[in-house]
Amino acid sequence: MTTIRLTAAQAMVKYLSVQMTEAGEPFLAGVWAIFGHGNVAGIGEALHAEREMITTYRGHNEQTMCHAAIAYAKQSGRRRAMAVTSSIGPGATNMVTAAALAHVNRLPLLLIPGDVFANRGPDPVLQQVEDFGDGTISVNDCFRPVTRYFDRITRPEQLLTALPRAFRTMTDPAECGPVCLAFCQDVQAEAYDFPASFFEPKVWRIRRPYPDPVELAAVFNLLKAAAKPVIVAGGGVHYSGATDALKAFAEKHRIPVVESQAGKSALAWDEPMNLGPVGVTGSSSANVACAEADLVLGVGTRFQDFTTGSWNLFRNPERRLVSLNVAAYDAMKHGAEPLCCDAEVGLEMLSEALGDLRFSGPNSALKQEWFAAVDPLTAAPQGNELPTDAQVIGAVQRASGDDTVVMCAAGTMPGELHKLWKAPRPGAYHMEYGFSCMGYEIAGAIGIKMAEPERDVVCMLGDGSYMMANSELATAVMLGLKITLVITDNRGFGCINRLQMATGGAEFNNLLDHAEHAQPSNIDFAAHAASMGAAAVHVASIAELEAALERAKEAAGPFVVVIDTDPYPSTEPGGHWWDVAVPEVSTREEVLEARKAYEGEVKMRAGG
Ligand SMILES: Cc1ncc(C[n+]2csc(CCOP(=O)(O)OP(=O)(O)O)c2C)c(N)n1
Ligand SMILES: [Mg+2]
Repeated sequence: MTTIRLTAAQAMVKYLSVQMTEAGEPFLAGVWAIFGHGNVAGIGEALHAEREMITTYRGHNEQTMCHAAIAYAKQSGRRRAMAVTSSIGPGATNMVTAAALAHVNRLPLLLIPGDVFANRGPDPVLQQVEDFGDGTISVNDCFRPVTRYFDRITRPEQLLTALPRAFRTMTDPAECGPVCLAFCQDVQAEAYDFPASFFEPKVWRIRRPYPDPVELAAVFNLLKAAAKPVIVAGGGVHYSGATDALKAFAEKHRIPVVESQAGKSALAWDEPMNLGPVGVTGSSSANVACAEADLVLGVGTRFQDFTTGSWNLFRNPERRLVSLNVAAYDAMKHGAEPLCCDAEVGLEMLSEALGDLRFSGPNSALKQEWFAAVDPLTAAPQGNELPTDAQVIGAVQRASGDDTVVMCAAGTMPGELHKLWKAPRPGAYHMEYGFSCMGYEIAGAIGIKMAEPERDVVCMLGDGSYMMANSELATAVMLGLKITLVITDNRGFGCINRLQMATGGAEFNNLLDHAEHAQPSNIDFAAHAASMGAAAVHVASIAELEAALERAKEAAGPFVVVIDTDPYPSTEPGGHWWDVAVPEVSTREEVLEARKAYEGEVKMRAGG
């Protein structure tokens, strides 16, 4: 057997660089790295040696480097991914939140934190936590519940099994998620005679599981017996590349489609079959269609509580639930009739079985009513009151084209964008709403731009999300990435303030003016962004915003527009119930009233 003598870190990097997609590209588009003790000497040296084969990117925070990697994978439809390596201790734990984000969103991410010495020579090494009762514990054990595959590399030859398992997990459509290879720092530097065959290029084909014939027949029978079916399109439609199949299926059988946050843009907004966004952040058109439906066919959806209006949305007592999902876990949720398979294959086979069966199609009056209600909200304001987020969305929409990808994760904007953004094509809407993680936005925009350099990426984020994680803006400047940031500054956590009020709470600790302070907070976001090298401007009106967005088109690198917005209004129509538990006992009358309303909704869900 031909062998190559390499350190374990060198072997890992060499292996990473030759794992390929079916399209002939490396599966890993790069490695994000912040070095420290635990990865600089071993992995750092190895990445340098292979820098022609695989690019290393330096970020400013491990969590946000992961966000960039995750957004890259999401925008690539899970066909490609990135790795992130950190030092041991705080560098590693900084990635735990991001691991959870990738886990919730079922997105591939390769995490390679350094780990303590396997030989325990220098115990306790700098940054090592000490478990009094378990010598095998390190901080990296925090990754176990938030990864789909976890391994600790304590001997070089373990890579021979661990690395293929890592790629198997990231390219398995049903189990896809983050992987953690915690790499003991002494082992990284240890040499071993690896078989040369281990470093031959390998293609990772993403399989398309076919449906079980019995399941297919059961779903066929349910659909045949239905009168008013509706399709809930989730993120799995995008991950499967099933947007064309969905459009063909919906059109042929005349079944309306509604879209979750992850599913949005599966069909263009103006497709007749698309009744719009569903759930808590959904439209009246989609939500009414779901409430009336006697069969809900989920395609690639986790049926998360926002999507289902905390399970209050599909309330027709005759309603049957079908879940077409590549993961059996999702296909079996809430008593659904499962159709466990790939979305594209499943839709095509179901269509073939249904033959010419056609339903009555969408009630297009619902859609007209919806747009009649919300279109005026996105128009430029007449007076000089503080703009709303809806008006900001209107301005961004008017300045955008078919190539625009609008993205966001947390705050007021996700709900407003889900309702109001008119996505012209699949992939034009990138929302991280599985974890809805503040701080995903700027780094996420970087990942999207790296995945699709030819697209115009517009990142919409609130002042709160900007303050939580903005440092990768400097990375975007360094990498010359042309992304546009629209920061809506409403002086605090506007959406949570509204949620607090809606649950009867006093306005407290959300808006900056309602937080404990000796000085009122006054942050100059444009100056802050400019200090990192971005072109940045504060605008005083929607008209100025539109002019700035025109200028953004000419920018070479990141362009930041800051606009002050009103923290109180949000788009009401279509809003569906969300289960947020209200206190049973309180001295506040408003809380007691909110509790009464809450109990009513809970009763309704229970069919009472
Ligand atoms: C990491 C993280 N922490 C806390 C939250 C809870 N949360 C959701 S939105 C939000 C406030 C967002 O404020 P901002 O970005 O200014 O948006 P706004 O609602 O004001 O438009 C908070 C605290 C979260 N989603 N993510
Ligand atoms: Mg805010």
